Amino acid sequence: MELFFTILVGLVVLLACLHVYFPYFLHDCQNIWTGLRVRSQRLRFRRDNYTVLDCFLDRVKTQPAKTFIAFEGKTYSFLDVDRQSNRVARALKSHGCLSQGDTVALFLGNEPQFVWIWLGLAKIGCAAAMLNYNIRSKSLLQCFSCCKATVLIAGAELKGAVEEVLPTLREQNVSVFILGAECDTAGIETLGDKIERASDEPLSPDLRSKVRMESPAVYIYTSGTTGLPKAAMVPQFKIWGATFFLALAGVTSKDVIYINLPLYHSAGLMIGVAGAIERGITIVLRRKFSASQFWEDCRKYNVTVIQYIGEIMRYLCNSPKKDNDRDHKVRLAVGNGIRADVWKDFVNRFGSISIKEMYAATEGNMSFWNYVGKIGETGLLVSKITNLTPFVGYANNPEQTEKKRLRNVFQKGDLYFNSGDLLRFDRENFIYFQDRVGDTFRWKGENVATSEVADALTMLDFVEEANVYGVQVPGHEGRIGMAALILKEEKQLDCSSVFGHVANHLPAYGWPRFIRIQKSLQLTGTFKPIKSQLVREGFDPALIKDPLYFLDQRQMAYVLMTQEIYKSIISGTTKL
Ligand SMILES: *[C@@H]1O[C@H](CO)[C@@H](O)[C@H](O)[C@H]1NC(C)=O
Ligand SMILES: *[C@@H]1O[C@H](CO)[C@@H](O)[C@H](O)[C@H]1NC(C)=O
Ligand SMILES: CC(=O)N[C@H]1CO[C@H](CO)[C@@H](O)[C@@H]1O
Repeated sequence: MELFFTILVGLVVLLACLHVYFPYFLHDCQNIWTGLRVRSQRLRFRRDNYTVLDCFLDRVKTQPAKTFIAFEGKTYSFLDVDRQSNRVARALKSHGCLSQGDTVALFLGNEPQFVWIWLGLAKIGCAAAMLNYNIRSKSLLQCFSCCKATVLIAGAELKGAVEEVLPTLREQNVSVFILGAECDTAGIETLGDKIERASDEPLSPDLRSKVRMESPAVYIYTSGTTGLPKAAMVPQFKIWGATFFLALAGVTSKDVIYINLPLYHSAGLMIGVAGAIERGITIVLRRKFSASQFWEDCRKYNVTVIQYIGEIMRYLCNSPKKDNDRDHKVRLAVGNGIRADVWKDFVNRFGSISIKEMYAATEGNMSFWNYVGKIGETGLLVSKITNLTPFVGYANNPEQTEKKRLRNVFQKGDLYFNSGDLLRFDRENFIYFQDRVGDTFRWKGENVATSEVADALTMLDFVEEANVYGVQVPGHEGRIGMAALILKEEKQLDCSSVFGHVANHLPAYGWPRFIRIQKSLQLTGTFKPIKSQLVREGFDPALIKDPLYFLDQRQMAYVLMTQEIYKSIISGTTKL
């Protein structure tokens, strides 16, 4: 009896100590348990060569009538999506000259057919390269060719952008399809009508018999620390890695997920769509994020899980308060990049939603994840590359691949993956996402390569040099684009032609919204332009003596920066 009490008291003391000194002990145990389960499942899938497509087909068998995608008032069941993807596969098989192992580039916005075209391609053993639909001209060609795609499929509304690069694509013998039923441009074929006419009968698995876990499943573009966007090849087994985030976050088969992130990014596609397939849940898909529609959609479709990036959370917190802010069924938010202050605001305003912050780079080999939902508090993130956790590198770009490898970091001969992200660890070893280092800045959730913006600016005949960087704007996530220009001798800045040029060559999030004209470029010892001083000076006309311009979107031109414009930007009256 005495022994029993001693043990009991001992246990109580132990639990109390655990609670005081390791408050996340239970969460840790729970997460380690889920983690182990997921890990063994992942290993089994790898052993059995079980792809996301196989998982989808199993869902079609077990729950054909369940809604898989809800979009703009229409719903599509798992069976509907399966049949549509059969049609796509058949249409491409007979008109696209495709065989197993080929890559097809998809240039399309967020809509249900994005999902069934991807699945259709998987059914004939082809990889899909997910092009960012904001890119144009030179970037578009670069993204297209670096994944060695032989076919381009574009949304009907992107016909203009395709026509711009059509001559080059034709030279490279690329088959170009547009997802409409009609098109009178020579060299562009229609696909919409062919998909409609094709049979929706299942296809033989022989058509994808060569697909292995190491085979490319998708190419996702990352705008890394240097140069134009690069294609990160994502093999089949790596899709599973991202896909299990929802399982780890505690998403169950009864949940409904709201996806408004672009499907050409790994978060929307791999964590969102593929994750939903793995969980067998309904996706509420949106073309684009809209702060005013967000909670309306969540109410209308009984959304329980939302996917975010930091910017989205901030926009939601900045939107006007409403009485029904807490009237919704959302219980969980999964994403990354939320800042501690925004996290607090969000939970205070929209109710007890648990937030699971995770971190992973598309091309990287590691991931972290904040499963206790703690609001947390910098170093460069690197991760060890081993045979178990290989870094597969960028498609057809050995030079960029090598740049991402850091050698001799902690020990001679070791090899690490340089993510280019700054992270901060707090006292409890929680990790926070800071900002990207190197020659990129992040604006509206997109990474912008400064060299790409500089390349576009130096194409102008009056620009000698362009030094591009990102500056912070109070009340905004990330940094907005700014350029310091050196003009050619005796040349003037042509304010309206700069705008036209910028709008033609760059996606809106990459536009330099401020331009300052300098007499000469300051260079570092290795002849790189000095940016840190420029970044610190920002865009305050009171501090900057150089001529300073602001891109006024209503006037579609750069206008001279004034103290009034500055004030209205700082106060948020002028929207950026
Ligand atoms: C495109 O096809 C033509 C005719 O088949 C061929 O002569 C040419 O070399 C091809 N070009 C490329 C870049 O493959
Ligand atoms: C949402 O839930 C309510 C109540 O449970 C139900 O009546 C309604 O049909 C659901 N809406 C959708 C779109 O599933
Ligand atoms: C996503 C992924 O493969 N992450 C791996 C990267 O490497 C670490 C440690 O070596 C593994 O634990 C991760 O699973």
